[in-house]
Amino acid sequence: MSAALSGCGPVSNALVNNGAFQKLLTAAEPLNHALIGTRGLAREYRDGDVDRTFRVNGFSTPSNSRYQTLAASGFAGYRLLVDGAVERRGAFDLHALYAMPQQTQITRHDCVEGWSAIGKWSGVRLADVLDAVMPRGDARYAVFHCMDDDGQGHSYYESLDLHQARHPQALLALRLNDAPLDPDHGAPVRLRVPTQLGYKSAKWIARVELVGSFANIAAGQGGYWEDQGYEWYAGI
Ligand SMILES: Nc1nc2c(c(=O)[nH]1)N[C@H]1C(S)=C(S)[C@@H](COP(=O)(O)O)O[C@H]1N2
Ligand SMILES: [Mo]
Repeated sequence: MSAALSGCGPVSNALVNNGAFQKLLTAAEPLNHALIGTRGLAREYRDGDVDRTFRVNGFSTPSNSRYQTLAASGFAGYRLLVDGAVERRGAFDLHALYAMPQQTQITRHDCVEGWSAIGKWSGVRLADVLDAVMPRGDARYAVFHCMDDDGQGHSYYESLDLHQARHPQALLALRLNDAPLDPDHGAPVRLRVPTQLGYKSAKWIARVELVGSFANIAAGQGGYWEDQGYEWYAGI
């Protein structure tokens, strides 16, 4: 089985191509915007609700030498680059990220394939990182560039508009269930957006690029799966 057919692959494509499901998404979209918007909070759970094993899904943990070298050093050489339409581009190592205020959330991850898992996530609010780099007036989206790919030359990426990115629960997660994020769950830094479907929660983030438009990135739909036909707005 090729990488492109694993994880959020064939099942979800079947859903995306399913007319009734499409109609449901289209019908639910304005409703979600109205009821939840970008300010509503995802439910937070208690310690006892946390699933002991959090399923691993999506593309394989990057096997390229860049990622493997970083992992071998405990990500000592890792820098989260934050650039593009910003006043002060940033390069945050893990010490810098851990030195910022840490938020913990116990929230449920909902994959479009139909499974969910509750995890305890800790890390830095994306809003705090944005404040540090000061987005310019022309910045509208944060694009998350990841270190994995589908084996056919297409890297995983995702995007949020800056309202979604400043949502109080939008987290750059460094830890899962009281331990440093493991490689399979997106080490060293992944996104957690509990108000949106799982494919928005990009793993293995190398760079956050602030842009006015994502039309010129990859196939122009704002994310790897969006380029295959998924909805860009994945609110739940
Ligand atoms: N970089 C990257 N991020 C990704 C994916 C991926 O394939 N690559 N898959 C997405 C999907 S569809 C899901 S459901 C979750 C799975 O996260 P988990 O492995 O921690 O369960 O990661 C999301 N983020
Ligand atoms: Mo998913």
